[in-house]
Amino acid sequence: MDAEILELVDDMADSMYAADGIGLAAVQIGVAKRVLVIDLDQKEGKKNPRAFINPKILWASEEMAVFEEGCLSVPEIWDDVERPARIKAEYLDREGVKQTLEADGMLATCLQHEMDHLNGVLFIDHLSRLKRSIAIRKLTKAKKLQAAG
Ligand code: K1U
Ligand code: ZN
Repeated sequence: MDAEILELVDDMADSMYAADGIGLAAVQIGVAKRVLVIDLDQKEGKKNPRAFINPKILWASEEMAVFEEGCLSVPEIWDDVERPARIKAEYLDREGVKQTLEADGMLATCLQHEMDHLNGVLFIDHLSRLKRSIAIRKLTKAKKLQAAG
């Protein structure tokens, strides 16, 4: 693992905590690398960021699960998203060691959400056309209000 990736992982963890997020993909801070950080425990005041470098989904269950999702790149929009309930993934950890992981619950959802970012997909792309267009209208309105000061 080179120093540049380790610095990126640390910068991403700082950005995730500063934004009160539970995950972040490198592309969200303008870096086109296949790197994620996730920390689901921080709400309890502990910091334990996990790095996922070049993650890949090896298997996804047919069983689906619904969780409410938000996104730091789509502020103030939250909605239910249906995704595979369990996944098996492989990735490199921050030491550069290949790991495999079976995840369910919020970790499975968060990993899929972050991996979508690496492929240019946002959680609102999983919503119905109507819900997505309402979300885009809300975002456009919020941006206009922000620009007007
Ligand atoms: O990728 C991102 O935009 C981060 C996103 C991750 C995520 C959230 C919910 C479901 C799937 C993936 C967030 O962290 S949004 C913020 C958030 O979840 C949160 C913020 C404050 C308190 C509790 C949660
Ligand atoms: Zn997101």
